[in-house]
Amino acid sequence: MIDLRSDTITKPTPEMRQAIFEAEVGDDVFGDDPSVNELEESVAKLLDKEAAVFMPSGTMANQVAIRCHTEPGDEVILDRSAHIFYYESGAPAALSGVSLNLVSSKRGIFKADDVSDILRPKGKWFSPSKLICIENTHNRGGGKIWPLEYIEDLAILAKTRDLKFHLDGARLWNASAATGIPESEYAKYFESLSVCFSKGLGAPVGSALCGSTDFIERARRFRSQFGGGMRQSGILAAAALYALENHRLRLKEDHANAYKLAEILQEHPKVKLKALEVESNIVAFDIRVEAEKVAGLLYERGVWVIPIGNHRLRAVTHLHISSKDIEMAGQKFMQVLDEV
Ligand code: TLP
Repeated sequence: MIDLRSDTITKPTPEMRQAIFEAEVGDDVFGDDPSVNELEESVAKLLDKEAAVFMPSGTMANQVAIRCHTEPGDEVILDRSAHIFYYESGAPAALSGVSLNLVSSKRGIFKADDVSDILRPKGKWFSPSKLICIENTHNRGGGKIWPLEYIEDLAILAKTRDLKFHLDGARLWNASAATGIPESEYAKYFESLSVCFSKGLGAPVGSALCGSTDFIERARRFRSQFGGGMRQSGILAAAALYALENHRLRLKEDHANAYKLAEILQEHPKVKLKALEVESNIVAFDIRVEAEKVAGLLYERGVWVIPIGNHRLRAVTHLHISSKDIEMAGQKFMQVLDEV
């Protein structure tokens, strides 16, 4: 089966399993797991932030960030296809009691002016806006990468309007691999950012939330409150450390594979896609036929993709996908699309 559902489906490689096997561990709730401590220090250093805290998931990292930056009744501004809104089970309302002010975007990207347009004055009728969140790369935007100048403009707006700025950087590694802009260069605009080890980097579990020392101290409190304190989590941190050291630089291969798949697909008249729009490892595209039907037929022929709309499919490349797999998947796609 060529599994293109997500880059989250990877299994630890033998070398990663060896690193897990050899991990030194302790009780991280007491702060004495050496592998977790090493991971937190390494990630903070890589992103040039004062501190980081290991989290069980990207969702928890984002939600703890929101909880840290807001109080119930506050407002968070983000785009309507953002993971935090679209896929996190209503957590901002359930866990932080905030309301969301949704910006329209093009593939997840919006401008400072779009935020100025929806910001309301301070006043007793209004929910106080406290936080802007963006996502880089953007998942439902088909792996779209944020231009640095847009981020810079938003950061300036956030400062002048007294708003905090958070990055959902689940796939920030992909943005850096694609553009050559270091992760720390992106990170410097944000009070907080989440990064994931369990997406393109291929670790089985784990994310980190990064920011100032004070922010991370507060985040540790909410991680506990949300039930995210972990004990001998060094076995997970060891996998994440291995992934950071060994799988970050290979992400370009996933991008080349995604581009190659898009080059094949764009030739089909039932597909609306331009390969040039594929910037990282996610190929999201509209088709003129029912997505569910196409996904079902592809599955029968050994290619697994997921519908992300009635007429929209997503294919994600990762560690276990070779360029041969892409050729095969492309062929099967073309056959199925001819038939439906
Ligand atoms: N994304 C998953 C699904 O939830 C859709 C995927 O298959 O792409 N931020 C972004 C941008 C993400 O894409 C994801 C996971 C998360 C946060 C949440 O990470 P986890 O699954 O670790 O909670």
